[in-house]
Amino acid sequence: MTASATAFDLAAFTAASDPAVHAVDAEARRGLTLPQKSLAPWLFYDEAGSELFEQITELPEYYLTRTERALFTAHATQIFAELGLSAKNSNAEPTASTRNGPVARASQSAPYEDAVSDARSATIPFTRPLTVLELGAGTASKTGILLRELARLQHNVLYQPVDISPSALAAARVSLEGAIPQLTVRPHVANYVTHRFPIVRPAAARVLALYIGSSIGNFSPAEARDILIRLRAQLAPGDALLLGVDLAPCLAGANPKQISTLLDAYDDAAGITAAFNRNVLVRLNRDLGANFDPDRFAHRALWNPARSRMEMHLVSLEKQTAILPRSATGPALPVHFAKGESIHTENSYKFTPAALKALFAASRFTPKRSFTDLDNLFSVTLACVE
Ligand code: AVI
Repeated sequence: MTASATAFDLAAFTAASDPAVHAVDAEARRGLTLPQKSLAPWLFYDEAGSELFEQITELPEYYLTRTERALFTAHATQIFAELGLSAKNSNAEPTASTRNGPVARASQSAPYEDAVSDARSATIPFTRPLTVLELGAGTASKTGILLRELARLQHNVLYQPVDISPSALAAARVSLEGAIPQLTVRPHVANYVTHRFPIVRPAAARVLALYIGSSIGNFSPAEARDILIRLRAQLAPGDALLLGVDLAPCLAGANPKQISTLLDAYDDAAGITAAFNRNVLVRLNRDLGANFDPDRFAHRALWNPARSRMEMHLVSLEKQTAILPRSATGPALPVHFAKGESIHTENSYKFTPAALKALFAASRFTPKRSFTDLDNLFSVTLACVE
């Protein structure tokens, strides 16, 4: 038996016995046989890809994470005040060090008045305590800002992160419970897109659901709407949603967001995003025994104005063929590439005020207050369930 035949047989055996590898195989066969080849973005997040994404969040060009973090830092007090929780109606002990004043580059922004103005009069009941649910929490690195503030206002806080990665949830639990004594973390390992997840509701508690980090942007408008509709079906009047979205570039206004800002964020000078993109091919080689040469594909990030999204592609630098080995799903599959042909690996939708308003309306959330930085890069909206 040749070395390559051994590798193929082993991959076929592994795919048949491991549901996770089976899912990778099925997605590769689906996406790579389409006229526009594609691979679903969840394939990015193996161990190496998750580590690369953490690095992306620290890049100077990737403004999303630090801008949302600054919005939380500046407005955590106000967010909970909107929910009826403030130091004056709380009997928890205030701690001076956790109170944050507004930062210079974070404020409520005029364009988003539209999305929230209809709901100015909406009220959320004042006295019931909050439990915090988070979809796609990962390591919850920014969530601590909100939880720390809530722990000042309530004696005990129950935090329920939902994520597909058990290791990320374990890390979140250790770091958050270590840092916030009044906090109990109750993680739930689940794919929130495909599966229902339980929400624990301590007596009389309201739920604040966090869906932050622009995670919703990686889904099509129809998928995004369905995710929020399913979430809304699990919530009750008095509950709320905090949604973090990346904003579309704008052509007018005092401080318009530029397309070049987006292009730089998805094609950084250090090449970390390129490595993140190519890692999907490394994963197909490892999980399936495929033989892609990642160096023969270029990373390309482009702005698609018609769809209001950033796209990432892997562009074949030459005419070439890669092989997906025989598996439980099917026979060996040669994947031919013309020079310049691409695999579409990710969409990252960017929101206009109108799109955000439509999304909330379609999923029956009432936007109450939006917070946007002065550069109009990113927006966090508190919406309530009536
Ligand atoms: C996880 N998600 C919100 C990121 C984004 O910006 O769409 C993934 C990412 N892709 C390239 N850089 C970061």
